[in-house]
Amino acid sequence: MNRIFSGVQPSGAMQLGNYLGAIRNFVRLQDDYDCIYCVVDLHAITLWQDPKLLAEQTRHVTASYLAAGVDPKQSIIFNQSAVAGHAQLAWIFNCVARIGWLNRMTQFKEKAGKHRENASVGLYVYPDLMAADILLYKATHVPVGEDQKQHLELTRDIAQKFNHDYGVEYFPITEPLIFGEATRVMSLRDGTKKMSKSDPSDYSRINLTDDADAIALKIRKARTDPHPLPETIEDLEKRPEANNLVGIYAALADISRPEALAKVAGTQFAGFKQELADLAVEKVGPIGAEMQRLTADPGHVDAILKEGAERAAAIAEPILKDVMEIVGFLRP
Ligand code: AQP
Repeated sequence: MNRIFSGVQPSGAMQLGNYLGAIRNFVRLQDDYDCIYCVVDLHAITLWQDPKLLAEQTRHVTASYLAAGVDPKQSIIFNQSAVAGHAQLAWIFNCVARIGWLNRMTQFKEKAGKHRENASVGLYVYPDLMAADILLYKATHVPVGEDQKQHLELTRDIAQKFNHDYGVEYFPITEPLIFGEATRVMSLRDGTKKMSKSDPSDYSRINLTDDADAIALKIRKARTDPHPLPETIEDLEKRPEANNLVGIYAALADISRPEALAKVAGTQFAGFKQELADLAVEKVGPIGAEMQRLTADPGHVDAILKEGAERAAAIAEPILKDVMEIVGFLRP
């Protein structure tokens, strides 16, 4: 069976984009693939994380996987730092990837901002670690949101260069799985910016643990333009905020964007926002409640992570051993 690897950083509160762009798809792929779902804590510290909060955030992300429907018996759920092979393979990939490749990564440019000289080296080589995460398990497919597409292309380049430089056909050329109507959910405050855990404004996103009032308030306050909703997809695409809300509606209702637009075309935002808020509360509310229940019992979540790490390590070990041999490391 083909293998899937994907992950989410424990870098803040899980938001609707993480759910619609990634973890909802994790759940849908479980029957057709061997799935490994990681909480990528090594990635999270590329931007400083308060050590007092990191463990809690790791459990929070784990709880979101479970609450969304990832089955820990069927799929592997673990945290990245518990399997040392991620960091080991990442070092080898640091020596395979080229500086010119990393210089093209838009996420580094966005996250480092104007103070690039001050960004951590980890943030710069983040895509090499991501390639290691995936290839440590020889994963063939990676479900992600649109924002991670460039990093996956780099993973393919690294696999190809490794295979070429060492004269082997060892690593698979991984395929991204980007699907659904919400592959790039945008900020509720700015339709041109991605919804993100680390956005300083809480009003920019819907957190999975927001209660019904908070969800309704954030949708009501979401930035929009003064015109009624358009009649055609072409006109919708010219209006980023409207397009984002219709996309969220479509994804939550599990219908296509044209179908969603057909329901609301020509109406005013006030009525549409109310309908969207009701739908979001209906779909996100139970996930948030389940997350609260799960995080109230950290022992249960930790036991799932521990067992997952053991299962992940058992897959990674022989692969890492092969790689060490291919590279020529002496293993006395
Ligand atoms: N806005 C989004 N729309 C669709 N998918 C999204 N993802 C993130 N934001 C959106 C997908 O969620 C998965 C996990 O992402 P991550 O935590 O590894 O890093 P990220 O992409 O940088 O997500 P955030 O929420 O923006 O985190 P911070 O603020 O810490 O950087 C990925 O599959 C991603 O595509």
